[in-house]
Amino acid sequence: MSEADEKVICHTHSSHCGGTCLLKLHIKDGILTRIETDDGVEPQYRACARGRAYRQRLYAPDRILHPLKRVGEKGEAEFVRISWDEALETVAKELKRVKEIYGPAAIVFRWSGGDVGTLHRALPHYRLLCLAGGCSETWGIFSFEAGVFAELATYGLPFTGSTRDDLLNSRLIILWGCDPAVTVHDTNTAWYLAQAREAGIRIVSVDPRYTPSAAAFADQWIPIVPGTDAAMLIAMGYVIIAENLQDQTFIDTYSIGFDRFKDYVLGVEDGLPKTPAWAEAITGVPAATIASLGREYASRKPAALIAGIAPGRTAYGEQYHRAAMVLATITANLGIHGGNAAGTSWAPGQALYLKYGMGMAIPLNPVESVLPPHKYAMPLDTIRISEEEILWAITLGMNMQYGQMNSTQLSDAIIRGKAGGYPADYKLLYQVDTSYPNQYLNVNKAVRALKSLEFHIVFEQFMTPGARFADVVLPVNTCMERNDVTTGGGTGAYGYMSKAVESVGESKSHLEICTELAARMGISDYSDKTEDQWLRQIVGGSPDIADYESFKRDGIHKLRLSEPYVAYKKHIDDPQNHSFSTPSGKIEIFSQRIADMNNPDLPPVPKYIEAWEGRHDPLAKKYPLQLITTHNIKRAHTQYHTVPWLRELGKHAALMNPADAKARGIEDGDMVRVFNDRGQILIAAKVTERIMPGVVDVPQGTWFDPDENGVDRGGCANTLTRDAHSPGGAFCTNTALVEVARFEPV
Ligand SMILES: Nc1nc2c(c(=O)[nH]1)N[C@H]1C(S)=C(S)[C@@H](COP(=O)(O)OP(=O)(O)OC[C@H]3O[C@@H](n4cnc5c(=O)[nH]c(N)nc54)[C@H](O)[C@@H]3O)O[C@H]1N2
Ligand SMILES: Nc1nc2c(c(=O)[nH]1)N[C@H]1C(S)=C(S)[C@@H](COP(=O)(O)OP(=O)(O)OC[C@H]3O[C@@H](n4cnc5c(=O)[nH]c(N)nc54)[C@H](O)[C@@H]3O)O[C@H]1N2
Ligand SMILES: [Mo]
Repeated sequence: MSEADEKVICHTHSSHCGGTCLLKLHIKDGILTRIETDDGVEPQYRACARGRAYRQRLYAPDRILHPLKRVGEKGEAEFVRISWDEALETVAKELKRVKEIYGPAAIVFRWSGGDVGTLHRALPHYRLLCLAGGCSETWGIFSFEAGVFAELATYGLPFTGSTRDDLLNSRLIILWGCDPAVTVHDTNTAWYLAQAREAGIRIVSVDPRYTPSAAAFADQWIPIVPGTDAAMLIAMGYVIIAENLQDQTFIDTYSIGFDRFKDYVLGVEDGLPKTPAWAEAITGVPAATIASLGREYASRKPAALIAGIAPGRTAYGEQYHRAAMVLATITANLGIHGGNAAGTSWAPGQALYLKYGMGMAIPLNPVESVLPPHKYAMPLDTIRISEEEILWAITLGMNMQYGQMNSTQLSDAIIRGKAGGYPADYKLLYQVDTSYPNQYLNVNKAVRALKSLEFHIVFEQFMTPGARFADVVLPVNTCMERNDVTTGGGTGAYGYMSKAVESVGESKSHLEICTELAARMGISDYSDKTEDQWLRQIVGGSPDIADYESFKRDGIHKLRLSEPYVAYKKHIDDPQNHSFSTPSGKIEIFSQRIADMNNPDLPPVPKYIEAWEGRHDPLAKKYPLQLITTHNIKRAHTQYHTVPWLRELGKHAALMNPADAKARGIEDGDMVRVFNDRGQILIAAKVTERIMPGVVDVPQGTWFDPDENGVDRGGCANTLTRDAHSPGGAFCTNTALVEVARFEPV
């Protein structure tokens, strides 16, 4: 074959990880043979190992190739192949049956990231279900709901990210619970950190683990007890206020409520000054370290506090996020180059979402009439929100996050329904792009919920732990077998996710499946456009992309901004014309809206509240170790778990400190049981100084695989987590107590 027979297709990849990475797909005879990445103009959007290994995902032997119908017990994964005809007919019939008998609220729609595209994601399903009479949903973004709560309270809107190139304007960067060398937060975050390091910019990491990012970029590692971050930030605030290091002019000009915060911090309110010594006892961080970081943050300016989202996925996570934003405010480190608003740090240039046009219109969910729309812990009705901002929220799918159960409550709601205080009895689960039960807290409870359902539809590419429970599995194709567009986590680039090969087996795209389902359900006005026409409409809404064809051919469109985008810069530069979207129009250190909630667990100024299942919980006597469950370099959550090349990157292992290991007679590499009252996993121990004593890390996303005794041999982190949310709605992946013991095979 001549080289001319080989085509190279440019495809931007965004695999529920925050990246927008250029892949050059080499295609010979309709087969993907090789993947290269960006070697073009700077900044290059280079792919990580997952993107480069995609060939093994596309052609994986465990791809689901045909529609399947369950014949065994739920969870056993015994299926027979059925035709698309039968599959679609069954699904349409069941949706109709459940709606007619129980009402549309009995149908629960659960969806998540999948590929962070615009067309082939939850949207076509949601449109279908709404047109068919509606469905129930959950609220609470997995990743950073506590952060959203804090942003809405403090700044009024959840648009707090600056582009990462602005890090090079900082004099101090604090990575607070943030490891972008591993957990991708925009393709190039780690690259800008590397440049910052080379430029001599001081970088500090505050994290229970000595992360790869800390090792590569940081000058200082400050280990901290998980879930106590608010205490350290508040004590930094104490030092700043006690030493009069705050920027009073900034505070007076742009914010309200500083005095209320000051009263709490200095102990005027409760007789307890929140000194570094107070925080040392809680956080395990030496008082002198807290004090010097506080001084530094207030004086080595501009300083970027990159407030990671993992510390927010804890029992009172919103207090940490609120405290971080308040520190940025009192030190005047926001709205300026080199600073940072210290909001939810994952999606950096969220404002860039605004520049996309709309995809499919979402009709009103008829079930919404019985549920409050836009359910957040923070009421949205007092927020002034522009059309542009609504567009962003819709693009991200935030408007779909309503419903009266928090996503942590899905299993409980299915099990208990109306008797448990939920608005409906849930009978049918319509599951798209999400790995329920694996990624949901307390998997063993989720399994009980799955067993209690009347009908369960799963749209999947692989026989995942959730698909094993399905009544019908519909095979979905991958991003390389269909066209879509993306902005990833809101980075500085638009991506065209080009189709490179025909669909493997009988798999189909989300849009194709939904269009066929709509026809069977008698919905005639479902879609009047082809995939290509939809994408042209979406891209046509962007003022940045002049030519659809060249965008499609190049696969990526890198925005050329005249300077780094900085959240709230216009508010700070020109406050007369740009007020904050809060009720007062200012940054709210004290929030009257929170005060009005009258919830002692949601104080109107940020406070430290001790976590349940923290070190002082009585349960710590039985389960003395704190569990954190980090995101992993080999996977995007559960995705890529079965890809051999990625497995070679390292073994699934629980990180524990040598002191904790020694006390339990555990050596590096031993098989151990990690357990609590919710469940038990079997996993190798990685004994290392890179995690602080008292903390165990089980990387999240491996596949739940219970043996006959209920021991999870897949080492799934959620076998151990508690299905509780913070008062602000956070998905608490980093608040759980466990014990670890050597595994003694009998
Ligand atoms: N490779 C890869 N990248 C990903 C993903 C993936 O699955 N794989 N997932 C993507 C998605 S959807 C998301 S939401 C983001 C998640 O991004 P993050 O939430 O930032 O990722 P994590 O790895 O959970 O946590 C980051 C760091 O926080 C630390 N940490 C945990 N608990 C605490 C705490 O209580 N206090 C402090 N100070 N630190 C703590 C951990 O040790 C870890 O080093 O990542 C995205 N990027
Ligand atoms: N313990 C613990 N639990 C966590 C977390 C944690 O840190 N610790 N993190 C939480 C967070 S932040 C998140 S975002 C969630 C993630 O949770 P999920 O989004 O539920 O996790 P994924 O593994 O990405 O699941 C996506 C599933 O959709 C399937 N799929 C179906 N169609 C498609 C498609 O078209 N494209 C793609 N790519 N996949 C498709 C994939 O095969 C996969 O099984 O997990 C949450 N759970
Ligand atoms: Mo996430």
